[in-house]
Amino acid sequence: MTKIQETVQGILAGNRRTIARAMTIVENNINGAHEIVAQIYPHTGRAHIIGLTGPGGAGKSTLIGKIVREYRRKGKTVGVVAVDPTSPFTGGAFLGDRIRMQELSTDEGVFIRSMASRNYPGGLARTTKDVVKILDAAGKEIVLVETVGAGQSEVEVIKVAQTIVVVFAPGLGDEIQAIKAGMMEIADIFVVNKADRENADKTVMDIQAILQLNDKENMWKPPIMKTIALTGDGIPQLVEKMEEHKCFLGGNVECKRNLQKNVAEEELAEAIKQETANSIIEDLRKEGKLEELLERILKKEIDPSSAAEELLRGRMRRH
Ligand SMILES: Nc1nc2c(ncn2[C@@H]2O[C@H](COP(=O)(O)OP(=O)(O)OP(=O)(O)O)[C@@H](O)[C@H]2O)c(=O)[nH]1
Ligand SMILES: [Mg+2]
Repeated sequence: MTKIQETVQGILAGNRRTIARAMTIVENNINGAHEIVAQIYPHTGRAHIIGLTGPGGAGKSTLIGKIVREYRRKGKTVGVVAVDPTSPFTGGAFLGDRIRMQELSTDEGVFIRSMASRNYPGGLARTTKDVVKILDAAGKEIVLVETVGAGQSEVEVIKVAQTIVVVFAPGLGDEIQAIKAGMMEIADIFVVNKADRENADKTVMDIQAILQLNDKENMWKPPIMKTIALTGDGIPQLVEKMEEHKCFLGGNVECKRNLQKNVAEEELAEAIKQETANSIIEDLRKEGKLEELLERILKKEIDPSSAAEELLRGRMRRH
């Protein structure tokens, strides 16, 4: 096997070290870059590529951290590419706090790549595309690409994505600049992050006003989502919209139906949990056994999980 074949095999097998090495080769456009990309090409096209862009400090990296966790919760594998990050991904700033960062970087289902600011011999947009292809071929189901700013080159870079999310935050006032740079036209989803701040609704209305001016007979109407990346508020809804957009792109009615079914199933499961818990606690109270059980837990005679298990077993026997 040649070295290139070995590298390609490693990528397809999802080997982290090989993936990292291949990315370096592609970034520097050194010997073998072209062959690697050519050979993995037949194995690409499965990932949902999502671009996040917007003014510096809007909260893109923090948001990405939360989005990654939401996809992981759904059992999906994720790749992240940060292009020209102004705040380094390896620092504590990314993902809000260090613990979360560590949690993600030791997760085999997540691969994070930061592309340092420098000249890319093959062109920044091209290089980003190839790095994304490596993650796609490696089997990552979701690939998130972050770029900062609103210049023409950022627009080019973010076009590698199938779903483009433009992130704003109240008070940054960079919307106008973004519109000029053509960011508004390419947005599939708008996010007003930092919704914990006052003025968030004003930012939403500003975007709405611009969207109305720009209302082409588009089939997809870009929604405006409010999030608080720090706490994770609004993230499940945002991820739902991203998946909806993917269904829209595929033009698949069944896809959307399944998506709705998944949401309904999660809601049902949540409701069942709530109802069951309430009814069991209520029964215990009526039977006068609640106090006693709580006492035993407080005295550490039994732990809550074992107590719950015991209760459920007892209930099943009765039914
Ligand atoms: N109040 C508030 N602060 C937030 C929220 N999300 C992020 N931040 C803070 O905003 C700052 C910038 O967040 P980042 O995630 O680094 O923003 P970014 O858009 O990736 O920034 P660049 O990569 O430099 O363009 C950090 O101090 C975050 O903690 C939020 O929902 N509410
Ligand atoms: Mg960032």
